[in-house]
Amino acid sequence: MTKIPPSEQRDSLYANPLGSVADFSFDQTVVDVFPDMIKRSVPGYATIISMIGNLAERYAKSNSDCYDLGCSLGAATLAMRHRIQAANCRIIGVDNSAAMVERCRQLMDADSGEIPVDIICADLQDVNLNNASVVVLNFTLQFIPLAERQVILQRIYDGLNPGGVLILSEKLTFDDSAHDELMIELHHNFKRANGYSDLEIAQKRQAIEDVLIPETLSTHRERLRDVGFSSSDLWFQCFNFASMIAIK
Ligand code: GEK
Repeated sequence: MTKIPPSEQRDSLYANPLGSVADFSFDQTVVDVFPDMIKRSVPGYATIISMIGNLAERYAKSNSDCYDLGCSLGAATLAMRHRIQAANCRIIGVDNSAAMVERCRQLMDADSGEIPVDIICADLQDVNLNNASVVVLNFTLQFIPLAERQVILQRIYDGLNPGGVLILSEKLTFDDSAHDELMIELHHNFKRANGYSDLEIAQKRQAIEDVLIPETLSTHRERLRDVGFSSSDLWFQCFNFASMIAIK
């Protein structure tokens, strides 16, 4: 039997009925299926990753650092690593899941890109950014407690050089409850079309409910303005998944 390499396995974590569904956490079982899970769960994920490379190529400046905060297995890090042309850049990936960081380091070592990459195991709240031209928060802020989001964004703003960019991707919620329900339904249809059963969708929803707290686009834009970003806007949206850029 062919052994499936780690991180290429199919996500079936919620396929069987669970007596009680525990809160979702980024442990080894999630790491092993993560690429499949995120591709089948987040509409537009592959496009967003590819365009992060495009944006990094545009905004990365020579002798500066690029950050991938909540880097998981480093998909955005690799997209940047293979697109940035500016000289003497470094990419710093940060994640607080030890299992993610261990596997991410292996993937970075196996990759042939020449830009130096440091993968750090740390909580975003403890990370000090400096001399940054590009900062990526690709579906990470949604896992940070609401009360801590502003402080983290302020630190990102302060650590960016003028003209630097923050790429912020998030699951959204909507003020209009009918529209919100429609987006959730369309997202669930997307998951069903990608092979998830109703049971998997329901159990995952329960596991993630208290862990992933989505906000509205206007809440995100107000917070970005409050911490100092002179401009922010949407560059991608598919149903309740969106990505913004904010320029310092
Ligand atoms: C990608 N960006 O593939 N500090 C550091 N990391 C954290 C924290 C925290 N406080 N909270 C959560 N994480 C990736 C996808 S996944 C999104 C990002 C998803 C980390 C967590 O361990 C996980 O690896 C990541 O944020 C969120 O482009 O699974 O929906």
